[in-house]
Amino acid sequence: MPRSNDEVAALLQEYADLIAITGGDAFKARVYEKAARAIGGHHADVGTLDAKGLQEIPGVGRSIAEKVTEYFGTGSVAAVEKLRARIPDGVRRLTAVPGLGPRKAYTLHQELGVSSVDGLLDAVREERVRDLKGFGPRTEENIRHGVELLRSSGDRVLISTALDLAEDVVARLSEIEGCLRCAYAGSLRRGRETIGDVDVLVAAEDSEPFMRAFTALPDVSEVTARGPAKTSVRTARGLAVDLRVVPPGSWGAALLYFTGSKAHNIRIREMAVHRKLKLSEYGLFDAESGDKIVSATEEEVYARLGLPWIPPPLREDRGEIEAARRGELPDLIEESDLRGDLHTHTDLTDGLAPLERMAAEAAKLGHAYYAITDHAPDLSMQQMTEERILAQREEVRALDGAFGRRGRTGKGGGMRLLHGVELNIGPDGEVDWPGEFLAGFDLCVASIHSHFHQSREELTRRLIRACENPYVDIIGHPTTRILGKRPGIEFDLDAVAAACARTGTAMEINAHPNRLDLRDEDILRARRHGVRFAIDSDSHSVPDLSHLRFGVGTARRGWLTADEVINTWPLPRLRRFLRGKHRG
Ligand code: DGT
Ligand code: CA
Ligand code: CA
Ligand code: ZN
Repeated sequence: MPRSNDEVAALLQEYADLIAITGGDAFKARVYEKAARAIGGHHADVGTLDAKGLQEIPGVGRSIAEKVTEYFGTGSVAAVEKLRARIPDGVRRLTAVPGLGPRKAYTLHQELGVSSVDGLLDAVREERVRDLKGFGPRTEENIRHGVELLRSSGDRVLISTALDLAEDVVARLSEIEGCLRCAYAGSLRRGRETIGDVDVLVAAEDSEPFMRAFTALPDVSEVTARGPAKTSVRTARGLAVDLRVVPPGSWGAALLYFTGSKAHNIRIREMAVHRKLKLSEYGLFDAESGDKIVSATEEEVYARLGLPWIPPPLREDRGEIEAARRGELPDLIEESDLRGDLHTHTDLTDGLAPLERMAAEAAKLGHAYYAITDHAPDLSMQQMTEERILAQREEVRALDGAFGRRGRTGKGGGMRLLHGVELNIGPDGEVDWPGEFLAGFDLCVASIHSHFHQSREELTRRLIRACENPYVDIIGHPTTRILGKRPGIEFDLDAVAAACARTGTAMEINAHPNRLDLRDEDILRARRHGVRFAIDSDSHSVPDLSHLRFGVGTARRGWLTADEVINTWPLPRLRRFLRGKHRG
């Protein structure tokens, strides 16, 4: 758990890899690998142990204990350095390619001079790999595939992917007897848009049953560290999960520590020091006596530091500690505050489900209102026409109020349907249809779908012109970024936010997990201008409807309260906002 344990574990693992790559004793390599895992999962800081203490760790013999002592004494280990000198670090990284073992990595290095994943890909493209002894075209193809896999899983994953896995792990561990608390912490609990690894925490007296169940989960493809305090695994989808089991009296301190962020933790620890306390992943202690102070909940720990409980999405050292001290933490929006969804599609354009199905499913989520906003004609592959969208309006009006809590009891009782459109903001800020036609919609979203590479000035002017259009109510996915695929467009966010506030145009927080656009830090900036926001699913299918939670998570990271989000408002207030701009 302590950092020095991780360092030593990494060093021993590297040594094991280097032994294997250089064709050394396979048994010896395995011994070092086991020791690396044991130390990575050891509960006490190995930096504080003497040779005898080290040898009490399972799998650590005299020779390994000596290397650990050498490391802490001199900062390096001679035996490791000797092998490092023979093998470039990139060669070791080749073994991370699925299907490529240490022997093959060594051959690639010796025969072809390959010393990086990029170099390997070049050799594959030039078909130089297939001619090596023991390789062949089939192996070459497997390596190409392995590199692709490595590239796609080596990165951070979307929050939706991580959450699926984490909820499953938490549910399974919660069922184990002796589980007093179980939760995910880390960046996932803070609601970041992408997740490096999942951190799961359990409070229990005995950790063993949890570690055993954890390593036996069906998703687990590799156990990378195993010990009584911490166990780490990699899942088939490439995402790593850490499990820590802590005593019940440390739950609050541990949850706080492993929720992070690191920057928040550093500030909190400073405050503890001022109060003669010591806060670590092991708990809260009296700095002088070393006595452990029971910290069963996060609330208790914050209270000891003179602070109210701080919601995880705010824990980024972006002013939350100062706000907490002043008693001015925002009353953050919650998913249950949303009353509707204002940007959705049907199979009339690029959605997958018909209007009736989308509305029926949306009503099951408890929405009071729901807007259908299919694409306007300038996105030409969607083949929209005035006739087709007017025909859709008839259908919308006919189904209005037909779904929802009170069932198909006719108008008034059920979810209200709004008929809208998603306009395209053209290169000069113009939109698809003239004002007289737009006046017939209940609301208009307008978004950029092309010409992403204009200059910053052009893009800023383009967005401001769209805001100034009296019929545009919401700027959809304002930066157009797609996580991991397309960077956002560059414009002056302050100028556009000011224009939105001035013209009564909302800025969207697009909740699709691969967009999350606006981002948290954009929201923090934009809200200073007094802008209103809309959290929309931009659904193209039924499962997309539930993505709103990710938009709410991002809004919380942007410090938003419910009142700043127009789709938390009752319908009459929402209609006044929409009318206020142009339909009055
Ligand atoms: P990630 O996994 O990259 O999405 O981000 P996190 O925040 O989940 O980071 P991770 O998994 O490395 O560590 C989980 C938490 O543990 C982190 O948010 C704060 C705490 N933590 C980790 N390393 C340190 C450290 O060196 N100092 C302090 N104060 N806290 C740390
Ligand atoms: Ca993490
Ligand atoms: Ca972690
Ligand atoms: Zn859309």
